[in-house]
Amino acid sequence: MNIGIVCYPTFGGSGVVATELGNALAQRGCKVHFITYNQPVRLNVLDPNIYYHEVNVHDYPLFEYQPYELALSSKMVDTVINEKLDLLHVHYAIPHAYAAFMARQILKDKGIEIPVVTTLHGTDITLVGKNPSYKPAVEFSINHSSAITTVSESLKAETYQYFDCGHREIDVIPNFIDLSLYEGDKQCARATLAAENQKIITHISNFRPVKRIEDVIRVFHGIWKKMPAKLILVGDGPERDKAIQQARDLGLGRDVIYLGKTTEVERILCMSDLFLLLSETESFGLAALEAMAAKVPVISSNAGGIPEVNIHNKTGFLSAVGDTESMINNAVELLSNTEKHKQFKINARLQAELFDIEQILPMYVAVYERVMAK
Ligand code: GMT
Repeated sequence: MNIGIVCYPTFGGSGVVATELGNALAQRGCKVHFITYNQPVRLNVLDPNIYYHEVNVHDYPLFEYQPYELALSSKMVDTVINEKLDLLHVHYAIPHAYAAFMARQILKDKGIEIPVVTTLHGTDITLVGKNPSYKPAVEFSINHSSAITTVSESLKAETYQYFDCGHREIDVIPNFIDLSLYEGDKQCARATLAAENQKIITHISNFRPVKRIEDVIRVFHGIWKKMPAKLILVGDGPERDKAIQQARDLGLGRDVIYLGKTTEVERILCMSDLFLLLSETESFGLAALEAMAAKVPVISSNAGGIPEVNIHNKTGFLSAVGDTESMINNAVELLSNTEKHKQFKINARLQAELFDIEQILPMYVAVYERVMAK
């Protein structure tokens, strides 16, 4: 198969899923062409079967907003023709599904039929997509994709709730994990991050308001008052400075470490005792799955698709969004009970194994085969 993948090349979950899906397909013999404005962070660009096509937006002073969708559609047309692609798989509806629709129309004019698979990831539906500024275009491009997939049952339900697309079948294909990354010697040198008696609590995200970073600091503060602990913050985004200031104001000092954007996620997780994901909305929670693959129990909110990943009282605990008291109590209880914590670590890993890439990849391949056969 010769597949074009369109995604955001950043640290966001949809870009990570798209890149790792492409890497995995290439390892299994497909030719995978990434069409993005930058090289995706997790792309193994030197690997066989991986190709990168950069979208260049031509800057012109007349425009207050440069027309990225036009450049993207044109690059898709160009790549489909020159590389003889069999299919386009776009991740995150805005604006990728819309640009793909246009590319498809242009190609049709040239006598080329190409199926488009759209994977919805979360905020493209639950937050940004349903905004009146975008909704008609998002609804239209979802309805005109050859196949639609969502990363959780919850996101599928929300797609039907917010958009008029009830006549369309949606395939739920959960996010996946490459378990081999979480095996073997990761040099879990806890001493580099914390004192021997300190519990290590981790939060990884893009620090957007939906992640409720204020709650992350508040919950950590509650734990820290009860036991020696350190909070490791990984990622970057608009709420970062506020979070660092909040930690200072609470007197947490050096017990909150900010590591920024890093590709050493597996090493950090392998030192962690607990992971926090307290989001307002979350279609799946890939970061929680990565933590669980590294045997780290999760304290989370019960937003969106998180309950499909983190199982209450088994792999961690879930509380209502914003209920920081309950989150603190659950965290303290788990960290104070060595036997329970040990069992939750085992449970977390077993749960993560259900999302093994080997199980999930064939689900995407089946969708590709289905749309190509039409
Ligand atoms: O908001 C983010 O965390 C980034 C966003 C994205 O699309 O880049 O993540 C969404 O997609 C991830 C991969 O499918 C999911 O695991 C996240 O739950 C989802 N985020 C939200 O729904 C807030």
